[in-house]
Amino acid sequence: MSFKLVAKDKQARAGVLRTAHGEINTPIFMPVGTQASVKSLSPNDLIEAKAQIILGNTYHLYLRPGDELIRDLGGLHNFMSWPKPILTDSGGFQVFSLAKLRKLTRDGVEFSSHIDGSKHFFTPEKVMQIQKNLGSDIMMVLDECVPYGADYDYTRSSVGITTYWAKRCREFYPSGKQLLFGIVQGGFFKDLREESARQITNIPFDGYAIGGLSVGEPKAQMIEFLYFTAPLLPEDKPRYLMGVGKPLDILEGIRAGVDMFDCVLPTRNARNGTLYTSKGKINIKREEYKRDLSPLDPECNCYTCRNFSKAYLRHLYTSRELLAYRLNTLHNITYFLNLVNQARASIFNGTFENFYNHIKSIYTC
Ligand code: PRF
Ligand code: ZN
Repeated sequence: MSFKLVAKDKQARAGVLRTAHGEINTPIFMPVGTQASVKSLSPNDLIEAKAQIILGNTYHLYLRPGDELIRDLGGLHNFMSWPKPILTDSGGFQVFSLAKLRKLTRDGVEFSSHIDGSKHFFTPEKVMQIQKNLGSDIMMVLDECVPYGADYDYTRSSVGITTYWAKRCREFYPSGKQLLFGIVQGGFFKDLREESARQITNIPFDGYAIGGLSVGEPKAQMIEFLYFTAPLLPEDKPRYLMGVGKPLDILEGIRAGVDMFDCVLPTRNARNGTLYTSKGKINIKREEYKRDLSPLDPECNCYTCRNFSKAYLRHLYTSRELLAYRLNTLHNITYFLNLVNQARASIFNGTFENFYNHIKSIYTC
């Protein structure tokens, strides 16, 4: 068994997930390192921020520099000198969000590269081979993330394709050192979510993800489908809410019984000066910080908060100094990792609901 639940507080769970590159304490947030790099951070920075696992993207690494090259150079961990676990997304989502001229059939999906327009074809077997070449610890099946607003008939046939692809992925890689997670889709139709969850959980995966949420729907609908879908997944396997989210969304996910999260928000926002603190979100470029010698967040013990003032961070940002990206990203990643660590501690204490309400009072959205 690669996953062990070690504590529960109502639906919220604390667990340990064992992978080929070490154990992960859940709930966990996974910083996004799309192109074999968490933008602006070195692996040392990530370790300093206490990252346990990062995410890479099949779609990007296949297009550039190529998964066979990475395999020949010793695999993704060696290539980027990151010794801890890596999860790779399958490309299912990126093909639909980035690539042009997509053509989807039961066989797979044809697309043109967003880099040079070249044509490619992803099948379930192809994305499994790519992820084998990369050597990630956790691989994801090929799925279709149904766009927001898709009608019932489209979504129903898409669920069928996603299940068919999931079976082909499992058959291509029946077991081995790398873990493989299935993905539940079903858009915003409860019977289709239920059907997708039933079909996907019938296939023996090492974990199960909730896909197709946070794709442009109103927040209330996201929350409704999150709480509807999470209990449909097996209790004894890790659950992953893909591409979510804001601090409060992550806590909603943990409250619904989800164990793993990833999102570009802390890294992307760091680069546009939006920083998360124990008092809420701030924008570092504001005039009011010009002479502010206090740290960004007195409750944060990251390298940035231990050593620099808001006045200095504002200066770096407004003068477009490259160090701004690194210091801001280091802080935001530390904030998200502290958030899930505090959630984990509160699950052990039986005080998760208090912690959830506390974060809710700071982050209204
Ligand atoms: N599928 C995959 N990756 C994803 C998603 C999905 O539905 C989402 C949706 N929020 C983010 N990343 N494969
Ligand atoms: Zn900090």
